[in-house]
Amino acid sequence: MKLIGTPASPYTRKVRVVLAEKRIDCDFEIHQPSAPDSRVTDWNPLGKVPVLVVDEETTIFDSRVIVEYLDGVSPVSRLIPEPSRQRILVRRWEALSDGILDAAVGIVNERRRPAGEQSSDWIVRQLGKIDRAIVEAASQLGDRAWCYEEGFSLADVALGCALGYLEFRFPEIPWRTAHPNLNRHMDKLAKRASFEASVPKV
Ligand SMILES: N[C@@H](CCC(=O)N[C@@H](CS)C(=O)NCC(=O)O)C(=O)O
Repeated sequence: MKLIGTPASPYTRKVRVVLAEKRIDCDFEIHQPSAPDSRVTDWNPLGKVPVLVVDEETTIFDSRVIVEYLDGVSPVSRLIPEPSRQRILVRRWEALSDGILDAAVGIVNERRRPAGEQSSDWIVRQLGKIDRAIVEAASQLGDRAWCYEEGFSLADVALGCALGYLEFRFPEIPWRTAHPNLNRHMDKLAKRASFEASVPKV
């Protein structure tokens, strides 16, 4: 089994953290989706990473589907609860966190376009999504030790990857000072071996 992705991709990081937490062996192959000769479309017609190549016939995408697959592959360290309501609440955290990423990755891509083609209005709208989602995450976390109930789950993985990406690409967004509970939570997550081994880099 191999994971196709990039060291900067936060969605790829989510999968890498899940693989490490669940102690699943998997090769990591770096492929840039934007490279002119990119092979990513060999595995995913959408041309996006991450992709999990399970065998010659089976590739899995996107990150949400991959993490669900991996959680079912091994009983070690279950990250998504079984019962429907609990599962939905964990996945809501993932949707919120991935929503931060969709806006943030979109802004990074927009800023790479020629200056005259960028839309500042669109960027401002995306920044608004990020701001509101951070406020929601801080409010939902409150003073609890974990995002969902009493233990580490996919909710923490997803939030940690979203906040880690903001730190990487948007150091000017002051979420750590504005929300001390997110600051504390991120510091705790960053100490886990799974997060340490996947810190985003260019
Ligand atoms: N919803 C997807 C998002 C994946 C995504 O947008 N990945 C980016 C890299 S961070 C990508 O491959 N972009 C290339 C493209 O959109 O063409 C997931 O969760 O896997």
